[in-house]
Amino acid sequence: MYSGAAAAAGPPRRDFISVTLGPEEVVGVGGYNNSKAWRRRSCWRKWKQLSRLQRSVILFLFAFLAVCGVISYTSMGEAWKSITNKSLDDQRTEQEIPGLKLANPAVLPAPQKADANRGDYPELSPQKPPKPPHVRRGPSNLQIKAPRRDMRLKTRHDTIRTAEELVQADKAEKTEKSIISWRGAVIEPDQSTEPPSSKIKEPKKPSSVEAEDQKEPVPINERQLAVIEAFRHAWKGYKDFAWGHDELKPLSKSYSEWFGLGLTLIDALDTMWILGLKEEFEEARKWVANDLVFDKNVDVNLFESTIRILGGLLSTYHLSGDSLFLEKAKDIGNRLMPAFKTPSKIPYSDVNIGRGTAHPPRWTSDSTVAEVTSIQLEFRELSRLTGDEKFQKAVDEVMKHVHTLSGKNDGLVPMFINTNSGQFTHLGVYTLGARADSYYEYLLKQWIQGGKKENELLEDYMRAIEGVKKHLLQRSEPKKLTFVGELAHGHFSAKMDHLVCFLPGTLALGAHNGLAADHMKLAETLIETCYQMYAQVETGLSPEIVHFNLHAQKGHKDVEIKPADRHNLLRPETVESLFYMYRFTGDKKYQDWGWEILQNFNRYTRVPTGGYTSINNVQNPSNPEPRDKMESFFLGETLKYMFLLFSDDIDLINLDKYVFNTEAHPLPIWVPA
Ligand code: DMJ
Repeated sequence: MYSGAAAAAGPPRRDFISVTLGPEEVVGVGGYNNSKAWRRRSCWRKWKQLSRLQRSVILFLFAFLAVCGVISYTSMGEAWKSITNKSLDDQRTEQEIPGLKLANPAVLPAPQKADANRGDYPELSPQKPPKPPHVRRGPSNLQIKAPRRDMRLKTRHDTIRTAEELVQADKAEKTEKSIISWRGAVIEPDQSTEPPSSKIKEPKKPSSVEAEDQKEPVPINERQLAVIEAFRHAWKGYKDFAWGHDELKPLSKSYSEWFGLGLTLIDALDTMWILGLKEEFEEARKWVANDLVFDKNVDVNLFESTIRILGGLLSTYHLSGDSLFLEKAKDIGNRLMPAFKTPSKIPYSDVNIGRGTAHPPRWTSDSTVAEVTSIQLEFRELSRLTGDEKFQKAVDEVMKHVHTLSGKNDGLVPMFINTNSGQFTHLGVYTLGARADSYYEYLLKQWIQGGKKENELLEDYMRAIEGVKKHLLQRSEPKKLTFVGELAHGHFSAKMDHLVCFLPGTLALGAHNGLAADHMKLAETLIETCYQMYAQVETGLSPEIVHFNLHAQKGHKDVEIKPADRHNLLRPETVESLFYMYRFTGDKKYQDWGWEILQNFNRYTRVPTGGYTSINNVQNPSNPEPRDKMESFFLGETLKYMFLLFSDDIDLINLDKYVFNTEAHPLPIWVPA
């Protein structure tokens, strides 16, 4: 229709049609006006002409559309963000995991970094593509988060499967690969070390330890039951008189503190797990959860706290899968790091774990060589589990540095190293005993842990064993026992620490992993010597140090003991080596020797009210002079190795999957690339 105003103004222009109602809007007045102002005015008038109801409806519609618009925009944004993040994560995963793999792929999953890192493995995520914005309901973040919860469950499941697959793949790979035999040089598998399974009875039952790939549980035998009984007796003393403290003093029914960190309890955790002592384990776990606090103004020895506490927590984490132990391991690991802040990066011996300060002993700026080179298995594993390279970097640097140092004698190292200069000090004294021992042990074990790829470690190990053969081996009289003595400025001393008895086990482990045949031969002769260090003594227990007779004298045995050396601290080294020897040879004599030793511990060191004690005099069966102290390694190492020695289950801590740290805490071997 035409407006009346337009009609009055002149003849209607038929070729224009207006849909407006008001006279001013008639086309033709003043010509066609499509200016913004005109349109604004026109809309405004139209709006004013609407009823209140109409206006409310329109306003409501506008508001509704606006809200819809905002929601859709946010959803699209979130969806886009999630896609973008995913691809970034994909990139990061590709960069980070190989980075970690560089040195360290794992047999066991780098497990349960709880939730924190799940996002770093987007390939595991079942996240669905986001729905188109217009069909989304509810807050967008819910739709992003939900799959993460599913993923966690899936990851747990996948974790187990992946471990199984890796083990299978590993087995398959092993049968194909060329390996090196302890019968010599690099050879093919059919010439290799006879697998222990053919010598030791096949397991009939699965162990409680490696549930994933176990067959049937192997029944506990009489001797193992005796170890469990011994452990329970020791634990009773600790629980009654020293709970939560470092060491039990079983005679005075009290305790001693070293670091004030419940050392015995932590050292014993994985032993309880392996022995199947669930109740005791649960009780100890509660203490760790509620009472173990590292935020303490206390100086701890870097090496001792690494091998006992960090090592104990890491292995317990692996065996139990309980992330509490990993959290605690991270905590102590971080607190020990200040030790590496030295001019040379060779760590100080002591760290205050509350203050974050470190220092050398008061009288010197030297550290002990064995100490700075026997913390690597633990810190490397901590890096693998946390994805934080700093732990591994710090300890690898020490090994690389020591590798290049002069002052070695055919691979044998002095006992001290300076934290300022980074050079060996007190040159010219070489021993496989105190202050150097575990340097050699960790060369081999790091090489094994890392998948046998780190050649410098192997090189140093092989050279050192040649050094031992060249400079430190002698035979005693009358029994012609091969022993490892010491060299001081060119002079040979027929002194051998009980600590050296780790060596037969380490040599056997190397041979099992393909090293030279004569290493196994040497292991066999040395373990015989270590056993004689017990058998030739009145109590049947070894002293701390023996001197071997180099010349036959009437009425003299091979082993001489000086008054200052005739104590026994319940040490594990001989039992440790017996365990390796039995695993790799299946020769029952090793079990029998261990059984004798256990009986003698029971005879001379057991305290009726609970616990075992170190003794002062292994030569006096009627009064061995109890010292009133049970070292934490008696539970952490000695009884654990006893239990494993008496077991015929090669899967009870399978030595192709685990490597023991120097405190008998098993850590996983990383999968070879
Ligand atoms: C333990 O703490 C460790 O085995 C270390 O390597 C040597 N000393 C004791 C046991 O004798």
